[in-house]
Amino acid sequence: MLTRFVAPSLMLASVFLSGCGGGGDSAEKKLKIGFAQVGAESVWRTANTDSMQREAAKRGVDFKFSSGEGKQENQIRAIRSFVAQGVDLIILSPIVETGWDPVLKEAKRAGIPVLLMDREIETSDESLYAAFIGSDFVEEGRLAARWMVENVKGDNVKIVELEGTPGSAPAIDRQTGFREIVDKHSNFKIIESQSANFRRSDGKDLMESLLKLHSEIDVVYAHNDDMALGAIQAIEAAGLKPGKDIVIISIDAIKEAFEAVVAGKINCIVECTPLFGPLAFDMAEKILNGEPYERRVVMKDKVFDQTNAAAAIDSRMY
Ligand code: GYE
Repeated sequence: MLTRFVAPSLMLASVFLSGCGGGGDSAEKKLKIGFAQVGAESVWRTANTDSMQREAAKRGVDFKFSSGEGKQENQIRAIRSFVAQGVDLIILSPIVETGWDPVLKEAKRAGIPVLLMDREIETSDESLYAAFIGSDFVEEGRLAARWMVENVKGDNVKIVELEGTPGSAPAIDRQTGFREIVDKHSNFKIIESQSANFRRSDGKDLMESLLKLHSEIDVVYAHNDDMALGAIQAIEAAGLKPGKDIVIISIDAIKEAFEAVVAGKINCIVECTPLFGPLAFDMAEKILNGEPYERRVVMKDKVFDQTNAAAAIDSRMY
């Protein structure tokens, strides 16, 4: 569906006239964009930050970057500071799904459109953001589970699930999609489901304790590659072979995970692109210029395993 962002009329005037102040050359006015990022918890995240910073520099955007360090209150503070600085637009990658309405209302009152990137929010007022770009995390969970039910045989397959950040859209949705398929196959059972916060070291620690707790684990389903790579370290330290003794399935498809697939240590990775820079700034410009744009842009994610990973590895960009 095509849509247009309509700012309150006074504010709209201020957005387009503010360039006449300093140098007097309004055509050359730099766009001022604030980006409230989640943090730096994973390789996916740093690739995303990098993609945004590169594109901002390429376009000469006055780019204000803030890392939330994994805390929603830091992101809320960053949004308030972007509003105070009078940015033209705010890009938000929300750590968790809920609790955004009050601060997004402040941005709306100031006439500053918000572009959600990567993760969606739960809100009763869809007008609090202009657009969303990202992946369908429920579908990613389904893709992971479909690969598993097609490729893993057994009467009583025991799965441990390493979840992402509690309350985050990808943790919630990747669980939902995965369970939707698992629930239809009685020979698959999720015996543990715990968060390792999308972090490699947490993935290693959690897997270490799960291996002590359970004498039999057939599958690790990790909500991201970093946690899977951490789990692999724990599995190897326990004298087991990841990819053989325990099937490993994860999401993101970072280059290191491709290498692990080629080495036979990860069995399946579901792609989730972090490379939003060009698209995000294209959308931002359209929103600010009052041009029509798609309100919800969803990426198409692919599945890689031993059959296709080697052929694709050299072209991977993150
Ligand atoms: O999968 C994970 C990161 O929101 C899609 O966040 C993103 C997730 C990604 O920390 O690695």
